[in-house]
Amino acid sequence: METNRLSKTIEAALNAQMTNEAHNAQIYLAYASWADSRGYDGIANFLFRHANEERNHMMKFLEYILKRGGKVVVAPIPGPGEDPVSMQDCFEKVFKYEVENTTNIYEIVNISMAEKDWATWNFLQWFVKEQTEEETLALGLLDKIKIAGGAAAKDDALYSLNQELAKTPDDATLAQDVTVENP
Ligand code: OFO
Repeated sequence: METNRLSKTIEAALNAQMTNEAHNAQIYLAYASWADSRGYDGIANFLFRHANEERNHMMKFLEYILKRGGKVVVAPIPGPGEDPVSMQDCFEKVFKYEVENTTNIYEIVNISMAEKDWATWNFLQWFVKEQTEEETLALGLLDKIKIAGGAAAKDDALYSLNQELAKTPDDATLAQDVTVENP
């Protein structure tokens, strides 16, 4: 008896998205390390926490595939690419990757609609909302960097942003509080 409730196409798309989320986590990890090595510990901690959020997203996809009787394929994660060249470049890249991820999510929404797989469609609505929030967050940070002087932002302006981001709450656990039991 067939117990897999996902079509082959949806199963492949969800597995690919699992890897996309893991890829985004790698990008945030790399950028956080880059920011920390330049002394921006608040910005780094914000990016570390966000890396953790992306990993949680990866787990949401993995758990959903299993819940629907599908087969999880854990694939190699592509590298994060080059380090940013400035704080503006860092947040421009963050915004670009978030928009790309939104496009990827929309594509699976389209497939689920075409297949009338309403369970998957419903599951994806959480991600549609999440991506809107993440794009807004990234855009807001980019605006702040532009106001601070863009690529030529002075240290004191970046220092204020660094202090602000050290305190910005989000859904993820603080990097220093992460454990295996509480990712
Ligand atoms: Fe997974 O939320 Fe951003 O990309």
